[in-house]
Amino acid sequence: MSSSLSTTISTPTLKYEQPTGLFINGEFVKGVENKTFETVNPHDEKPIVAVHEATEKDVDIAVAAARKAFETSWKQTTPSDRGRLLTKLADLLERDADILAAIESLDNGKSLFFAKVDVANSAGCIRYYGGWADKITGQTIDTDPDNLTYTKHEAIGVCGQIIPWNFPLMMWAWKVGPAVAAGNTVVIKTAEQTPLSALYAAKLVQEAGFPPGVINVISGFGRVAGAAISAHMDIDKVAFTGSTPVGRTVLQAAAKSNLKKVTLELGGKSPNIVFDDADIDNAISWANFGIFFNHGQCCCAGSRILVQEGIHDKFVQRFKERASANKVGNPFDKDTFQGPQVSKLQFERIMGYIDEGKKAGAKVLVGGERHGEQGYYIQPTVFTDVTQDMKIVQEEIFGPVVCVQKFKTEEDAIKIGNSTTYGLAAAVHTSNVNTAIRVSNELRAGTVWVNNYNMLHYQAPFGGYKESGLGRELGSYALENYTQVKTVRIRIADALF
Ligand code: TXE
Repeated sequence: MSSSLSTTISTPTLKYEQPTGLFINGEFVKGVENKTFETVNPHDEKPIVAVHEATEKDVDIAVAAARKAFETSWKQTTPSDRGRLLTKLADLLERDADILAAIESLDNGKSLFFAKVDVANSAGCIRYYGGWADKITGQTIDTDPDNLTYTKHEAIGVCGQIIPWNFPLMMWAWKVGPAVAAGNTVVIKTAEQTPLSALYAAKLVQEAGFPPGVINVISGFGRVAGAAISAHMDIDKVAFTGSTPVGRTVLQAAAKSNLKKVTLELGGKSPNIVFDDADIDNAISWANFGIFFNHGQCCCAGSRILVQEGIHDKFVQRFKERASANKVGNPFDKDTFQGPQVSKLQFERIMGYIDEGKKAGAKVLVGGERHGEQGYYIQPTVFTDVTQDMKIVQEEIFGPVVCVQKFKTEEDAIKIGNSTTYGLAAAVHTSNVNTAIRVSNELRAGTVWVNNYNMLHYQAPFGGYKESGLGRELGSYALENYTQVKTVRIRIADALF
């Protein structure tokens, strides 16, 4: 079946009905300007389907719907009913997990195995925040006998949310879950490269029975719909995940418009530090997963591996074998570990960095070329013999490209680890608990993993130091981004003056 607002799509594993409209005020609609754009399958470089594009006028309509819901239906919904709706949504995400995973593999290129993990984590995240909805409380503060003082944690209002393409459904869940649990309404813009899973999830929002206007999902481009969200006078808060330069733009637009509250989750160049006393098999596995998971398209990717001199040569030799053995191929093939990069633009950016590294004199230990002839595939690439000033060491590549560097002492590891403008994540591999704790304390990063990598959990906060961002997502900390504190002081004694 095909209409202008939905199309039947066949994936290698199943057929399903894909909504293609903008989801505004509880319904799928066309954009005011009736524009569409195509989303492309990164495996074969062919268009999958055209979706409706939101322009500024659609953002205005979605914000008006979100405002109305915030002031009426959603305000009157009890916290436990908000929790129940989120739990129902989590159930539906789980019910349709196979469809959602197939959409992610098709639209983003991630392997079906990891797409299933993403869907499970997305449902888990929504369920987790459903649990929080009726547990958001303030304090009573004993100031003196003449006053009753208490605080309320109130919803902020209409939240604009702008998400990237690397974890399309999970980023949707990270943003929608805490916002809605705390009583806000949202207008969320997906990345232009990967609009499909969030539109499918919007259909589940409808089925779960959320009042119209509470969750609005729009597809569109950053410079148009994204910019309209950042500068909107009736959006109270904006949450952004994406590149550091665009994060700055969002912050500027918020400052120039209505000083909406801003949280930013930006890039990284995270160090993965391996000490001489580490379990080398374990460290190699996590170093491999740290960079090549999701094809290197993780803001927290362990893109700089720092290895202590005593095991450096052995590590490099074994890491070469491990990286070369990663299976690159069609995301729908069994055993595929690494699929294509998300888009032609990202493919070209990454190949540009690889060329840059070669020209700067770094040694290619593994990979360094395109994989195959069709699709945005890149060989897992490992550089050695790098220097600190090289672009491939300083800048986020966001692809399957890693630099291995040698260090001597713990102090060196900390110094090199902290020597970029980013501070999102880091890891320490050692069998000495004192080293683990000392080094974790010194690393300027929002998350430090010890003897593992990339193991995020929706119950634990995530976010960046330095230019990696502002604020924390996930866990109870995320609720702080979506509530504001009101102090009420009631005089319970006679008049003072
Ligand atoms: O990001 P953009 P791109 C990094 C990574 C990658 C680079 C570029 O290094 O190579 O960014 O990726 C919306 N106003 N990360 O170009 O442009 C856009 O539509 C408002 C790290 O895809 O930042 C999309 O929804 N919004 C990262 C979102 O911003 C704008 C994840 C991200 O796009 C906008 C992705 C504007 N002017 C990329 N311009 C992470 N932290 O996980 C774009 N957007």
